Amino acid sequence: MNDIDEIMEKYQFGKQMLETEIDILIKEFASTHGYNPVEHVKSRIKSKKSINEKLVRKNLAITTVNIVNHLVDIIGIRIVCSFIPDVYDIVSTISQSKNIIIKERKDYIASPKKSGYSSYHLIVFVPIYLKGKVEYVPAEIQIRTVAMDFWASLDHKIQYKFEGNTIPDEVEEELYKYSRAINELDTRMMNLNELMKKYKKEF
Ligand code: 0O2
Repeated sequence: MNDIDEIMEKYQFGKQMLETEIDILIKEFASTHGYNPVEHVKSRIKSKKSINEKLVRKNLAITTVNIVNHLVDIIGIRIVCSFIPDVYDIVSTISQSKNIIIKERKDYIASPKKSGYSSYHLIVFVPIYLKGKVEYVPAEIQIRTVAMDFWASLDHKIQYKFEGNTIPDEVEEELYKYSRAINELDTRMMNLNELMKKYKKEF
């Protein structure tokens, strides 16, 4: 096995560890609160093509050392929730896990990106057990609402369509407007959900 295959195998183990831990945390949350805040979970290992493109974007040579030292999102896991408070509940649940070490938090919900992108990101380390030794591999966890996920997926498709070319201003402006509309919708849905809790109690 060459260097890169060995590294990718470690990321594969890390992804499995993280998937299992996240699955357990969500099930525990659901059984404690009688409510599952998660709509769906998706995970992936970054493709070799995307890894190379990201290194080039960061002005780094395509080497295994640079992959290990500079890329923290080879393992990616996305947790899509129903409402904004669910996102923070899941962040708090993950923060309490002894098997996930949080290195960095980026709250793009409180402070969306210039593009309009909203999501909560955690850069974490997960342990993998190899030949009697423990090693830690990095991963990126993105936690967002269904509405934020819808916007991000449309934005991603548009970026792919323009592939490295500048996205026209009018397209960017429209997208930004939609991100604000989605944020308003998320807030309204959250308020409606709070209202429903009051009615649930009365029945
Ligand atoms: P892919 O192919 O989705 O994995 P980094 O570039 O990761 O070293 P940065 O920019 O601080 O550092 O990371 P950030 O902002 O946390 O973004 C990392 C990931 O978030 C991206 O990974 C995207 O998945 C997602 N993301 C960030 N901004 C946007 C956006 O404007 N639109 C959409 N659709 N997704 C976004 P990659 O590797 O860029 O892409």
